[in-house]
Amino acid sequence: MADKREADGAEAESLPVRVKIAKTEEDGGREEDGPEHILSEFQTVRVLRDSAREKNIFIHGKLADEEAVVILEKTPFTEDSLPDLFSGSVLRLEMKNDIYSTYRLQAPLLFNEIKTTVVCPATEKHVKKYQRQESYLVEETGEDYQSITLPYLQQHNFSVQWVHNILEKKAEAERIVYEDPDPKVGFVLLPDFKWDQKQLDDLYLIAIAHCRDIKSLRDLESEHLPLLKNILQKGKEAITERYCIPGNQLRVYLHYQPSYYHLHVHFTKLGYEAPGCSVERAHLLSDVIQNLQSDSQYYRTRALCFPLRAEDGLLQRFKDSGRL
Ligand code: DD3
Repeated sequence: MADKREADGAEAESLPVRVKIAKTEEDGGREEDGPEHILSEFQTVRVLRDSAREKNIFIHGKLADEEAVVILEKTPFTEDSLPDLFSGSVLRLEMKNDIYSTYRLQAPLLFNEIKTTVVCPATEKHVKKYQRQESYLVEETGEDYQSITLPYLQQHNFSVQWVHNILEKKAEAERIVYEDPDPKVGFVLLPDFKWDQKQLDDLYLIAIAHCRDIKSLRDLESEHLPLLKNILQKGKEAITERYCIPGNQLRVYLHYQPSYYHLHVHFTKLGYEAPGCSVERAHLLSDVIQNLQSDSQYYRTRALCFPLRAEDGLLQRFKDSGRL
């Protein structure tokens, strides 16, 4: 990764914009296309959430008559960009007082990039997902899962098309960091969307199992131990090899409930408080492995706690069943 960043940085950041565009059109324009203007016609419906501290904003709007969610986020500084930033910027004085002065710094064009995620067409669920809302803790027994959660998932049949695209190399193929192609214990490891890969502090990768019949933690049994152990061991090794981060600086875990029902494992850097890494949602993979070693039916039978947001349809199901 350090190598990759150096290569990208040396090339892309010092080249004039025009050259960069010409270069990316050459390689088929797949992942990094030439300039697009799709947001020039974006019509804001409503700001769903914003955070001055996180420097992001989640917007519900319309793109050519389709519902869309756009996420804008300012990205962290990186040390290697400082020389270009200092040499190429213009300072405008805001105020000066004694030894203190503040400025507005106008950086070279390439430093003004904003990480942008577009979901289009977005479903009602996407819009709700990013609304600021209260969460409530639910305790789901094994029976609750069978009678409430599983029927809810089956009715809504949430799409994991994007996951299949990754496994079939129809999308993000060049982002894959490691793959074990085995159909039973294999997986694909790649950077999560949330990580812009410009700095290691907020490292975030996901391992997606090749096997398609495990929806979540609830489906895991001891027969899946070879798969889980393989993901833990080879996933850590691949990240150490690529990013020089030792295995004991990685937080390796599953979400319950997950945001998509195809088995996947999160790898984040220990010091980084990644969204969803706290106790009410994260299950350390090494704990999961040990629990399954003690009891093959552990995750089928235990009550599992997790937070649901006020607008989540599943929360209403728990209420309707008198479980809240
Ligand atoms: C998602 C959870 C899902 C909005 C957003 C993200 N990593 C992904 C598609 C491709 C990806 C991810 C759903 C969706 Cl912003 C709605 O995440 C993805 N590719 N987390 C990667 N690499």
